[in-house]
Amino acid sequence: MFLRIDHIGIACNDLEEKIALFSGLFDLTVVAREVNEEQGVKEAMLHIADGAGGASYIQLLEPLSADSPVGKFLAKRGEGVHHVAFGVPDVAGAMEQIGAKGVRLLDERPRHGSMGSSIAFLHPKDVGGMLTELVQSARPEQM
Ligand code: CMX
Ligand code: CO
Repeated sequence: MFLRIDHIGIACNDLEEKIALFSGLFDLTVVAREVNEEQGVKEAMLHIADGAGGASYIQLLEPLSADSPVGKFLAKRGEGVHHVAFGVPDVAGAMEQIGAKGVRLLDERPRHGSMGSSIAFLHPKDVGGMLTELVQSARPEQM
């Protein structure tokens, strides 16, 4: 079902500060910056590696407002790992397959994600406490 880990999402209070930290510590390069109003975030993607199933990234996320998902998370838990995103060949198909197992889908249909991808979230309470994102990359995936 999964091609790879596409990215790990990290909740940050200050995006620029954490870009400097992660790129400095691990020698990573920022390959995309975006504001995603629908998700309530300002974000940066730091490229880690290209694998057989596609590339993987660290996604740094700063909330646009306190009542957004990342804003609420920061208030409750502070900075740190917010979600894990798996690359899938077909996000709508994966939602259907996983939803049929009783996992609550947080999106009725795929939404716009980083770098032109299509994404959907699964409820953390149904995935062992891990907020899970499904990502269909804009580029054709290798299988
Ligand atoms: N990881 C694990 N558990 C989480 C969580 C997270 N990131 N966020 C919330 N939870 C837990 C909370 O701790 C809480 O548990 P308790 O009831 O035991 O305290 C429960 O889920 C409900 O959380 P809440 O604080 O009441 O928040 P909401 O229910 O309003 O929202 C969630 C939680 C997951 C439904 C919401 O954050 C969401 O819809 N997320 C998906 C969208 C998103 O995160 N977008 C930003 C990233 C965009 C991107 O990656 O591109
Ligand atoms: Co993400």
